[in-house]
Amino acid sequence: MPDFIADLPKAELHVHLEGTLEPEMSFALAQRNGVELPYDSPEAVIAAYDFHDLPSFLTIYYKAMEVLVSEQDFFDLTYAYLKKAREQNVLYCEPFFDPQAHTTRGVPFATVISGIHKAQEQARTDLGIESQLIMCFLRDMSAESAMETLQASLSFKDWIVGVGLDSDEKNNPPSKFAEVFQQARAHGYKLTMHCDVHQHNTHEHIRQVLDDIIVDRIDHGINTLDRSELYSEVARRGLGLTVCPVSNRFVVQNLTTAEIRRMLELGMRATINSDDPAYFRAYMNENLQALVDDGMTRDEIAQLTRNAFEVAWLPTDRRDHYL
Ligand code: ES4
Ligand code: ZN
Repeated sequence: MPDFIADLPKAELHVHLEGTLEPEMSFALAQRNGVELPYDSPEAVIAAYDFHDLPSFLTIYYKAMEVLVSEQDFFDLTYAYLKKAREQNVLYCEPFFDPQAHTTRGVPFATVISGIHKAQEQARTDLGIESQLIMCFLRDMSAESAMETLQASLSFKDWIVGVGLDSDEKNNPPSKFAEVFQQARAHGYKLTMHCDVHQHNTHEHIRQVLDDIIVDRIDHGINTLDRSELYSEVARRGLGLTVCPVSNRFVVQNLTTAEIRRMLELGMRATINSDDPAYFRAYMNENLQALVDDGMTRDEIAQLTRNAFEVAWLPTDRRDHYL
């Protein structure tokens, strides 16, 4: 790993906290909560990872998170991620969480967010890493369920900077959640949505996030590059795109180095992120290293890193502090 990657002060804007659940922690939490795991060892868990598209990943991801039950579990999960990120010189991050993946299993919203929030506070004081939480709705659940989740979040509004949309994109367009996102904005939340790579109807989904939802950022967004009316609008608005190269290599067998370079050439504010680092076995530095191994220059890496601070949902004075 070249020193310049490790030494760069970084921001991460696309990381699912549930996707930071390392197999070692899975075993520890399973034991603590009396949950049976169908594996003998953390190594066996990793050996069973077989992702080749979004659904095959999501099945394993949702099953694994059943070990997360108590507030302490969510604290431990979050603190471990923040510690790891800080060790990689990530100074600021905006992690996602998926409340419905827990409330549907009977874990109260308050339990989930309290554990996460306490870890954020402790990491801020003890480790010097700043973070703001983004709540994602599961797009393969109903709009009513998302609306209930939005309502549940309002008691914790000060702990959440924005809302996102993740999970299986097929037949779950942004328009399904138009009302939920409109209300979320009215409550002061920033808006982002996943437009995963090469999904069914991806160009229409991107059009909807731009014209109908009017997002403040796009997660992934690689397919904006296919249509000039999409990429020119993203560039014109200065919208951030949170690209996840190693995740892309798993899900669509393409690290997307050329696409990321093209975004920079077009003046789009692309950023590099880990998505689900425990599953894809790559945190921020490993994502940047993969790009360098694939020919990305030091200047490009520096620009991508700077973009992340620029499109972060920080007040201007905090942003200037990092830039
Ligand atoms: C995700 Cl890679 C990806 N795509 C959509 N939703 C997700 N949740 C966690 N990882
Ligand atoms: Zn994601």
